[in-house]
Amino acid sequence: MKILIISLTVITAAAFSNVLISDDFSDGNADGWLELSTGASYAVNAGRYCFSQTASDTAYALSMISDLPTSMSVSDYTCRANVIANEGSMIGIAGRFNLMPTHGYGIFIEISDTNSNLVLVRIDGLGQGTTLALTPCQFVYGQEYWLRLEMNGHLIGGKYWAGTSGDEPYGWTLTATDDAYQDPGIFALFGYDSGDTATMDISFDNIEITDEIILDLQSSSWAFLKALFM
Ligand SMILES: [Ca+2]
Ligand SMILES: [Ca+2]
Repeated sequence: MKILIISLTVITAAAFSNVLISDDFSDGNADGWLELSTGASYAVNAGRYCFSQTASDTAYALSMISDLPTSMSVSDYTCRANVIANEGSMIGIAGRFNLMPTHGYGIFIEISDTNSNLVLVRIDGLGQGTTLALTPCQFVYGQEYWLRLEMNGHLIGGKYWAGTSGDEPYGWTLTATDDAYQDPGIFALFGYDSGDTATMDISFDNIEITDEIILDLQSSSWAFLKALFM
């Protein structure tokens, strides 16, 4: 009887989940995306959404989308993207994002030659943020990774994995609680590089945003416990 009840709960949860945004760029365009004019070039190549720029000091790009004309329809949602960086020092995704004034939440890979990090961040301004959680992560240029960012009330969670979308781990890589930004905002893809010659060459694919929230206090605490003991 207990098993039956659990199965019914799962089915019920699945039936009420809605795909809010989905884009695999297989139609060869990025219609519906709003690209921030930074000097970077945005293009869909071979079914991927590519951002590239070479500049003397700073290269960055950001493209935004929402299911309603100016914002997401709900505040609690989960966003997944496939990411590849060929060059650059940062690649990530953001949710509950606003451009004016700039704020929201993001998860990104902070790329370094020696040790790369996965960072869950509260975005507090253009180029300004507060690290909510951070962990070293494996990163190789040119390799595909997946990022997930989920916002459920004041719970913020991030996942990172390699392989296919089906290889997504059940547990969260990083979780945090934060009360600063509760408005739905929009979803964004972004990348960054700096240096004497800043070179960014990154791409995104298989974007999916749904309202199927699985982040709760229990999984959040579990991730915290695992982080302590594993
Ligand atoms: Ca398209
Ligand atoms: Ca694609």
